[in-house]
This record gives sequence, C-alpha cells and structure tokens, in this order.
Amino acid sequence: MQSPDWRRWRHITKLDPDRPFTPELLEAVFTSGTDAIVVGGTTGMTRSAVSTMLRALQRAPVPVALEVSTLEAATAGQASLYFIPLVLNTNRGEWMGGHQAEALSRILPHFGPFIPWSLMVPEAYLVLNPQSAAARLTEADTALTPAQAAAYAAYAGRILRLPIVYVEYSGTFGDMELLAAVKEGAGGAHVIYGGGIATAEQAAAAGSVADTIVVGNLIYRDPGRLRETVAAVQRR
Ligand code: 1GP
Repeated sequence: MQSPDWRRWRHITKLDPDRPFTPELLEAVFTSGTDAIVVGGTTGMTRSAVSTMLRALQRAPVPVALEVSTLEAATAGQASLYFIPLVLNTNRGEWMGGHQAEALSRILPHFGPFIPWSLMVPEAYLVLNPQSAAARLTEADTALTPAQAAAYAAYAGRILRLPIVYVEYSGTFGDMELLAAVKEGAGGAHVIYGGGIATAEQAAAAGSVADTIVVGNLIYRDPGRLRETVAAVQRR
C-alpha cells in the first residue's frame, strides 16, 4: 500500500474511539474539508473500539490514520497510516520505548512478515496540559519553558531525526510562544499542534506556526464548526 503524503496535511481531525459517534458527526467530519482523520486517544483504545471506529470510517473521503497508543490498538483493523507516539518529556522510560517494544514482542512472532513498516511514522510528543489524561498517564513534565521545549524539539528533530514533533495541549489552547520555540528548535521535523482549538482564530494562530493542526474535542461539542477551523488553515 502506498503511504499517504502526511507532510501536506494542514488540518487533521482526531476521533476518539472511546467516545460515542453518530452518523451526523461523521458527516460533519467528511464534509468539513479536513485533510485527514486520525483515530487516537488515551483511554479506551481497545481493539474492538478501534476496529468499530475504523469500520465506520471506511467511506471517509480522506486518508484515515491510526495512532497506536495502546498494545491492543496495535493489532486492530486497517488504516492507511500508523502513527507511533513516544513521549519526550517524561521520566517514565516505558513511554519512550518500553511499550512500543512490548507491542512488537507480541506481534513479531505472529505477524512479522506482514507488518507494514513503511506505513509507520513515529511522533515525538511533548505533553503539556497537566489536566489531560495523557499527562496524568505518562507523568509528563508539563511545566516546560519555551527554551526547554525547544531543546526537546532539537533533540527529537535534529539528533534523533524523528519526522514529527507533536505539541500536545489536549483539552486546552496552548502557549503559542512555546509552539514557536518548538518550531524553531525542531529543524526539519514536521511540527504538529493539537489542543483546545475551537475557533477559526485559534486555528489560524496555531496554523501560522505549526505545519499541521489537530482538532479533537470541538467535533464532539459543536461538529458544525469544524469547517471554520479547516478554512482558517487551508492553503490558498
Ligand atoms: C488531541 O491534540 C489533539 O490529541 C486535539 O486536542 O481534543 O483539545 O482538540 P483537542
């Protein structure tokens, strides 16, 4: 399968398998103009929830990627791309590599020859909203200064040469000064911003710095407004 050109995506809609969805909600996503759908979340990424979500997205007009954030999600269903997250700003080493290796140790013996390696893209996360489930789960050090965040971004982008640095404020709109520092520090890495985008202004502000923005919660609160956030970052 050919990998979709994720570097060109300006706007991603993130759908959470742990939250109920209706046909109307999916319709709002499909007609919003968003460049791609990512299935991802912190809690409830069970195999059956992820498979149900991916099945419902089979008729999506845009690429559907799966963010593999739990062991179970690693074997659920088919997507056109697989994002493999790791968390930079935690002292809990399992979020850098332990969980990923554990997943591979289970999968390799059974599916080794069939693993679509070329469809996997690692993402280096900076988890920055202390109230978020991701921050609690990973015990992330969310109190980073812009300079510290830039240093993490330089490490990920310039030394480890990871393709993506993801500035994650899930649930709240983040610090745009910190985002700018990350973009500056990350070298050639693609910078994704997600967290609290609910208006065209916020989308434009984050999108003027980040290469790609992600909208999650808004789709569950006010699906009709998703298209405003798309229009705010579309290339003209
Ligand atoms: C979550 O970055 C996304 O991973 C989006 O955050 O749900 O706050 O829009 P929101």
